[in-house]
Amino acid sequence: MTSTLARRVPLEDAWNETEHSEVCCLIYATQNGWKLPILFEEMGVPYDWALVDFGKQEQRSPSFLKINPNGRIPALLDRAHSVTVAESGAILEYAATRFDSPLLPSAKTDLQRHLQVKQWLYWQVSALGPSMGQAMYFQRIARVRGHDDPFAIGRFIAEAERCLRMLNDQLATSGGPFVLGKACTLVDVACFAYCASAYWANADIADMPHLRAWLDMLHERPSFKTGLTIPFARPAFFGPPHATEAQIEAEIARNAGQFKVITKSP
Ligand SMILES: N[C@@H](CCC(=O)N[C@@H](CS)C(=O)NCC(=O)O)C(=O)O
Repeated sequence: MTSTLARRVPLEDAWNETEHSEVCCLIYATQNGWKLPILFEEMGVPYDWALVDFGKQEQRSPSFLKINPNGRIPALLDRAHSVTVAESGAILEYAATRFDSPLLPSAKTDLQRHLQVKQWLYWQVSALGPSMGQAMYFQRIARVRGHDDPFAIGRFIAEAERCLRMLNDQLATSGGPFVLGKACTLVDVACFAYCASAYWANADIADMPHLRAWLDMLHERPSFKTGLTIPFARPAFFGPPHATEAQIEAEIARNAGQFKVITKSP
């Protein structure tokens, strides 16, 4: 599905004003990167985006480190206000507030719901994201490069599955179809790509029917579907039937070479 809201700009031109949008997303095709296109597609707000190329280590370039000293995507530039923000949770909160989106209900009109969105959002960036990320790292990067660590793999898969089950139970309680009930919120935007990557993390969600129904629904939702293609699609993360065996094999080889392995002997 092609986006009518997204427009690519070169990274070096990310600060240049355009008629298309006042903001520019600095992203790569990962679970955290996709949150921004999904957000803007869901809000229906035009956005520029620039690729931070991991192959060239652009996330560690001096100009990017000025925006995010942590050397990680995503980041957002707001040209109209001359501000930058990194950390996906902070970006989602900022953009939803700036564009007055119901994805973050107002604290003035519904304080409990506002706080619930933030609670689950902070949980995504501090618990679901890191456990899924480490499960994927130890299996898809370290192991492929000859560093097999069954204890670490088992620990992070177990923690990822615990988090995924929390979401499954929350969906059962909320009655769905979204994590917090009838309306889509930032929580769905933040959690989707990580949960959709259960295959890549080898997390078993077979007995999590509410989570699987929510994933199927969002895979078909035009905004989420389109968001997952920007900067580019990596269907192998989501496994069959989203990807063929050949796509999965190619991604296994490509992905492992993409990250620097930074370790220190204890
Ligand atoms: N807590 C951060 C995590 C960001 C993050 O881990 N980004 C990864 C991609 S998903 C990254 O930029 N990795 C580049 C690297 O490790 O060099 C957030 O929520 O934005």
